[in-house]
Amino acid sequence: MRILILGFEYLPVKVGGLAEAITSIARGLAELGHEVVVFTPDHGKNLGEPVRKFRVSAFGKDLEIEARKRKENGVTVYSLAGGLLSESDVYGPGWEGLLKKAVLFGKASAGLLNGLITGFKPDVVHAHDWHTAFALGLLKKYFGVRSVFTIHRLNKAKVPAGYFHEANLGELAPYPDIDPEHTAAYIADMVTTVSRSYLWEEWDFFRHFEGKVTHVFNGIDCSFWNEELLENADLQREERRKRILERFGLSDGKAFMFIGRFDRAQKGVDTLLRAIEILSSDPEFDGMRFLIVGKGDPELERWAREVEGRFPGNVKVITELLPRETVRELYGSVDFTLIPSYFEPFGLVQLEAMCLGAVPIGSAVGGIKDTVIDLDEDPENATGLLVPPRDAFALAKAMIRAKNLDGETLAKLRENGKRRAREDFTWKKACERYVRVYLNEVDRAISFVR
Ligand code: NHF
Repeated sequence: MRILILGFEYLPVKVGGLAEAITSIARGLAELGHEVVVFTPDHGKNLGEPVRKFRVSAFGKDLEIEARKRKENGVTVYSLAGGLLSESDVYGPGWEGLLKKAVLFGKASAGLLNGLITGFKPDVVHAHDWHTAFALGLLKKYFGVRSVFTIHRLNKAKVPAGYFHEANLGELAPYPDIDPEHTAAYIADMVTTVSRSYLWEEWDFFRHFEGKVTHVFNGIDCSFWNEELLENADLQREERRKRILERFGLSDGKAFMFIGRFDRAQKGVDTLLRAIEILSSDPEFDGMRFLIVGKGDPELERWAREVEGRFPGNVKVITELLPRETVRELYGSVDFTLIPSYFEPFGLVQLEAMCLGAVPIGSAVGGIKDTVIDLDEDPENATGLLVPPRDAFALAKAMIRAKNLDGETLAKLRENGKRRAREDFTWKKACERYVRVYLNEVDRAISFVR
């Protein structure tokens, strides 16, 4: 098939998990033998060679768009530059700037496909997240291509109708404030999201598309998240842990790691900080070490620093951006990875951790719930521990339980986790299911039963 992928993030441009997901899907589809082309904003990166120039008019101005092309891992990537498309803030500047960028991306995508169409007429357009809603609308309108819209994370924001008029999509904006996710899902032939549980959790939204909505799990690239590639692959895990803790100024102990954005909406670092405060009065606390990696909300950073300051022997906060290789060393050395998210459409952290034997302790939500098998639920096949979200006491309790797990159980959790990540959540599987979605051959009508 000829597949055109639209997305705001494509590696090396990365803000969150979206980049990994879109890039892996494109590469995976190419590996399956499909012709894959990606349109993405250039975001000021100047990637690839300039191949085309054309003009679009938007917001009262006539603007030159430059399409740059590169081929990597079997995928042809066009990055669109010019005006706000060259703005380095991927999701900005500001909300208005982002909306304008999204409209411009739509117009530029239509312009580019118009130029390419004689050589590349896509069988399907696969658009990712709401920023591509205008592009999807225009490609559908002008080229009548079959389309799939994937939601990686619902944004639930409204867009003033004027932006749709500006994009020449006034027919999609009969009301003052338009939900672009709803609109894109409405016009798409199929709608997908990235885990089964997220689909249920957000059924209030997805039910409007019953009959054409389904889930396609993301995957994990275990060739990179691989123990054999660790710096100290030949050492015992305990020895690696000792060394990594030492590197961060801590003595040895059971090591728990959080890695992620410090925000108040999703990742739950606040739940973790509270859990540490709760644990601090427990005798078990002495033997526990916490590596908290990430940054974001300054208030949360301050709180994390304050917790670190109060318990310098137990807590290390790392706000610098760590190279992927260092993150791999961390996963390969700590005992447990914490994923206390409030919600998680899929979540890559728990799977990266599982690939490297850092047993996940996560919230029982979305993709975490679908990928981590809880010790109490299925002791034979378990890969980690699940706790209710936003419950610092439950998290603290689970950490104490994890700390005291016997060696045999721990080894089993690790082995099960590695196997599950490697075998059940491959990008190949994800891409094979996407192809069935493209061909309209997937289970479309999801009955609302578990
Ligand atoms: O893994 C890629 C990612 C998900 O849960 C993650 C999220 C955004 O919030 O699908 O998209």
